[in-house]
Amino acid sequence: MTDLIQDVLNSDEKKNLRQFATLLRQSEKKYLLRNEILNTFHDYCKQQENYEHLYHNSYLSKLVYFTQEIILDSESLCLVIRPQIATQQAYRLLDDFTVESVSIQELLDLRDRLVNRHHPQEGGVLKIDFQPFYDYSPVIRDPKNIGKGVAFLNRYLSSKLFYDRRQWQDALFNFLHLHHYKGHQLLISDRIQTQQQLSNCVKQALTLLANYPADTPYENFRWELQNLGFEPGWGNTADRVHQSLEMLDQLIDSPDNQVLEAFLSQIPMIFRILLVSPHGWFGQEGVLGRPDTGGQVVYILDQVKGLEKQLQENIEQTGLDVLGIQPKVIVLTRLIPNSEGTTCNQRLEKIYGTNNGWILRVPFRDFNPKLTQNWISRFEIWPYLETFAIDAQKELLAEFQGKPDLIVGNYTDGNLVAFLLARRMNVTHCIIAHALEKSKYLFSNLYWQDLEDKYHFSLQFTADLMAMNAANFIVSSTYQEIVGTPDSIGQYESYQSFTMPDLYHVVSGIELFSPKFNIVPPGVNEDVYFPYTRTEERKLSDRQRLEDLLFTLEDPTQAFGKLQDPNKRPIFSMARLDRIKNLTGLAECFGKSKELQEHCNLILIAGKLRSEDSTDHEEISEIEKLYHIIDQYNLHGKIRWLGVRLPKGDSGEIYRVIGDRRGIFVQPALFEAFGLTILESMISGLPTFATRFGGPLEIIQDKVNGFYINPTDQTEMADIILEFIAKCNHDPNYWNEISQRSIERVYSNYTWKIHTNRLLSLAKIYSFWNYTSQEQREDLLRYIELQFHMIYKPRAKALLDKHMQQ
Ligand code: UDP
Ligand code: LCN
Repeated sequence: MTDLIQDVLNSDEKKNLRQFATLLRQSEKKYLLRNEILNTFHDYCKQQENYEHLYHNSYLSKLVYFTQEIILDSESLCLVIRPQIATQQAYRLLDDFTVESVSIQELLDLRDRLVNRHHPQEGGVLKIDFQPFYDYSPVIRDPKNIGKGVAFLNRYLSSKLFYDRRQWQDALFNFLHLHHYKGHQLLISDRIQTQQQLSNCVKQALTLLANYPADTPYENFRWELQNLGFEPGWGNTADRVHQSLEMLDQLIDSPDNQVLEAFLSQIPMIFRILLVSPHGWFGQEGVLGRPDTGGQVVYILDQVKGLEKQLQENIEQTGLDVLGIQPKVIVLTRLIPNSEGTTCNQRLEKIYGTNNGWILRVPFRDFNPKLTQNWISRFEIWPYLETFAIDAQKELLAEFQGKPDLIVGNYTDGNLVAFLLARRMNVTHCIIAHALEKSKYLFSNLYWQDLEDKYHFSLQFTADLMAMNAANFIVSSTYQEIVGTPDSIGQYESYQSFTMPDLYHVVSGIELFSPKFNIVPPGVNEDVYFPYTRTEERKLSDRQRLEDLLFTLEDPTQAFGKLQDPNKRPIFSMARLDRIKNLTGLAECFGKSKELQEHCNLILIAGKLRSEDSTDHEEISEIEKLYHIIDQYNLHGKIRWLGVRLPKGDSGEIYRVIGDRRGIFVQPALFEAFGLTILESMISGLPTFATRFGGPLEIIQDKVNGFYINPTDQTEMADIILEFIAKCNHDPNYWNEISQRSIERVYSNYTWKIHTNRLLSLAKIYSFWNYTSQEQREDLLRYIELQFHMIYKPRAKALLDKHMQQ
């Protein structure tokens, strides 16, 4: 990258750089982010004669394109450059155009200085550096392979099995020996004592199995196999057992990564799974749309069903039903005594559509009952998590009658509790971020002290760092969640290095090239959400009832607004009323566009209608803002706002009713980590317009099966929708084409079957990896525990003290 800076300096573009720097200084801002830099550069280029060249093809334009941040101080300009995904460099450009490279530590100091929080004389701040712990483990080289951790790990492990034969084959042998279920030994018994013996016995078993027809049930040759030292778990027919043992034979002789993956994936080692999701309202009815309660709950409930089904299949295929093994999946959440009409005060609730899937609710300890008896915002939950984990552990051991085989955390709080439980019980640990708060709020780390009262980011970011480093593997929904796009940084990437002024400097927060990252997108519940065209599966009475609710029903407790012309094309959106979801931005865009109002009605399903009914500060302010926009742009007669909590079945039918009327779905979030509503609307067949900031960028292919919108540019947003409507008016089939392609996109890429299959296979491979690399992880886990005790706990205690006074 210095080459690019030198190219600018060695050409006559040097003068342009000087002028551009002068222009930047005039903005009075000391800290400029990419958007502002690009806008200022555009303004500058427009004033130049050689605009076309300078803006599009010059060295300077390339340099500006790669620049993420510019920090100005009195004698220099610091450029933070991202020459490629997941890589950051910083350079200082002095007035005389000398270029110096800036180290991470210097950059963090500089940022602190900018907010007057740099105190070198006081010895600086604590530095958090996880890099040394990753020096032990293999890393991916090419950024495009980030997120394909397991494929990389398999290649790495099979080469180890090949080259460090003795040690690794012993490890594999010992690992196979480990598995048992409620006192039953699985796979290999004590009759086989060494790896060499295993190799011989495998060959004898293969000869034995050759005598049986392929479909012979396991029971018929169970005792003969046991004589050779093989216990249940290899297959339910002669053919399956033969295949498994042949793979093992191949791994012993000439290991191959695909065989290793297939072999480990079908080993029965997971029967009991714990999913952790403490915050919000975790229930099956009447909770969606409440503050903090949205896609994560939908995701987990669907995941439980998928996992149980997959585990059951695995148990049958590996012949373990002879032992009467039944899988169990538990979602651990908090019990909320004042449950506001939900089931969140019930200790145990069976999950619909499962045989043995449960929600287990454990209450927070009392502390101040005025708080702990009620819902607590996810931003305030931190003081209660450690004791919650301790109490939950006892209940889990009883419910599972042993420890789980896999723990999956969800969101920061669930990931932290998952870490505490996995550490205490020594279980494979996976985390799912859903949405990392850090990238949602601009400068959330630099100005954390100003935001602390409301958001407590010091606790949240510390917990994120601990959990993401402690996890054996990380499941992300998209590639961009990890490392962004060529021109925007990823959610995990934003943890690579950052300052929390006066608290700590993160010099290296996470290794993005680690094989622990795996992209496994969620699916959508196909029984609830399906194309509007499948009329035979739809109930006419539901359809009519929901049409009434959406467009005409007059009931001030549920709906606000009476449409002048209910037959106009509906623009539909549904989301929780938090600031980032930006439903108010969509209303404003609609309010500013007379043309949109002429062609369409705006239909919103959003939280509540009355701010008095809410205790969440963002929800309250969004409700007030929405009323204000409706008045300001006089949207009466053009908008319907429903403050309802739909039962599951209705929420599917709602999208289809919009489809019947050739409506569209708009997702205007300022940032959306993934966006399940986008999958729901697309599978229902609605042309979908979604924010270009976050996950939707990967779900939708622009203008092919949906459209990108920029929620910060309301005029452009309205134009994109209007252009679509104009095309539909011109060619009514255009709507159908986009609708059909949306449906296909979801069915071919986003199903729970693909997801759960992948997740279980990852869990098994990482369990093996965890087993073989355990000693190397101990120092990392100790370092994380230190952060928990020295940083997290004192801050959580201080927050608790505040809560005690309320
Ligand atoms: N949802 C709902 N009612 C509402 C708002 C949302 O049923 O009033 C559901 C929606 O159908 C989707 C989920 O909540 O299944 C929201 O998930 P998404 O990933 O879009 O956003 P999140 O709320 O998790 O940020
Ligand atoms: C949380 C979010 O904010 C959404 O973007 C996701 O779709 C949801 O969780 C499920 O992962």
